[in-house]
Amino acid sequence: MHTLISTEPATGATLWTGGRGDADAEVARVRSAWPGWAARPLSFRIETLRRFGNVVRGQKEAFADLIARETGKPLWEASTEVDAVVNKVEISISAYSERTAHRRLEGAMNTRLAVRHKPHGVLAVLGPYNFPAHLPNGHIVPALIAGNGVVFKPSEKTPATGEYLIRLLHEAGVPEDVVRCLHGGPETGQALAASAGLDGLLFTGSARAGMALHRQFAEMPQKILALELGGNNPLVIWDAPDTYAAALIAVQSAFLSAGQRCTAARRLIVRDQGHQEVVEQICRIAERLIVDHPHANPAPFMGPVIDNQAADQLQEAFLGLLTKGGRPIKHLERLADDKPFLTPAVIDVTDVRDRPDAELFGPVLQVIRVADFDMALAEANATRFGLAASLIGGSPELYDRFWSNIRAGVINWNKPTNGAPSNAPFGGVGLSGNHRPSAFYAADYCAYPVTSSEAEQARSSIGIGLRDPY
Ligand code: UN1
Repeated sequence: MHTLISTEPATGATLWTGGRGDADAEVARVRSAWPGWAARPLSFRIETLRRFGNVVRGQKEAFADLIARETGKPLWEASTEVDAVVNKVEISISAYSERTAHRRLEGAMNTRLAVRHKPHGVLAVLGPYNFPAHLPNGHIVPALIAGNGVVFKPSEKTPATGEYLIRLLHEAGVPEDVVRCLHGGPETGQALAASAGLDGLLFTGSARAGMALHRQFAEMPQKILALELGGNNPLVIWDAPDTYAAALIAVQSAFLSAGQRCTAARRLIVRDQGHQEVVEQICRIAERLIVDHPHANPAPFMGPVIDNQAADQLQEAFLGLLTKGGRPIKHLERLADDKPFLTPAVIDVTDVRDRPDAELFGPVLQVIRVADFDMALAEANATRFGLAASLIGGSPELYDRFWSNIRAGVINWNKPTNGAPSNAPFGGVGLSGNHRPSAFYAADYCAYPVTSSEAEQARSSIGIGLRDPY
């Protein structure tokens, strides 16, 4: 009997069925296989991963189609996700090579100092459903280049995409036992995290799940835990000369991927005086966004959220804001009772009592009005998260103040909060996690540096304090 079912959010059709995997068994398989992979020259592993990039490129259409069906994101967006998978391969190769370039330093007494890198061994990767290929790929590829073996558990909401990704790695020549796909829900994730044969875990997902993993790993300080979690990201619009352009950036920040991005803007911070114009523009643009099936023609801006449960929770959270004093500017509407299609929503939460510092993972933009820029900075930082933040408008001096004072890992000027480039470090502070799963930082969690002091002949520094030299 199949215990896992993946349904297409847009249609409710069954896309994939399968059984839960056995975490310990998969870890054991990878444990026996990874030393062989690590013993291959780096150039061999790089060549294999490069081939993987080409295999993905060759199957772009089928892969994008599957991602669109399984996540509900528009086909054009799924297609950009496949491009991101391909790009990440080259980025990871050059980043790893640069980061771990054999360094020679001058040691004492003519000793040569060398810094070399070793893989950890078996790493688990837990992936999210919003970028079910790109984000786990960002952990898996650097881990494999470094010589680790990987057990990948995709989100139980996107098992088909996860399985496909791993199949393409095998097709490219990564041995079957070096990278495995493990299916299952949170219990399977917990079992994987607890598996004795694991050397570390790389996670992208919610802060709640990240905290649970952190608790689990508290007893295992010898294992690495890399977390890329959510955000409660601020977008500040301040003295923007072009209101329409500013509104477009706000719409893109808040509603792209139906707001299901860790980098989506959740809070719009505006100057109280004269804020109406930009907020009205945002609503006018949001009104015109096409919300539809991922394959619909004309192409939609956004599809449904991931499932009915997520849509119910978002509607509840929106109602919660209303009962606490939020003023709806554009309502969160459900287009069909039995499907998770939601319309983009804008709500003024300036007067909300005990505003929750939570990640509303959907198309809801909360407006906060403030009197001056100091208050804007204070509001922007009034969160335990710290992933992405943008300032739209202002001057170079104002952006300098913004950049210096904001606590976030990704800070932008006149750019949306989302769409962070993969060739730069990406990640957050505070509840947003401790990892930078992109560019050269990705290598940091996949390989550890070893300092090696080398001398041609045995040498010791014991010269003082020896009683009888003999
Ligand atoms: C986003 O901007 O919404 O490669 C996600 C990465 C980043 C992800 C960005 N480019 O990890």
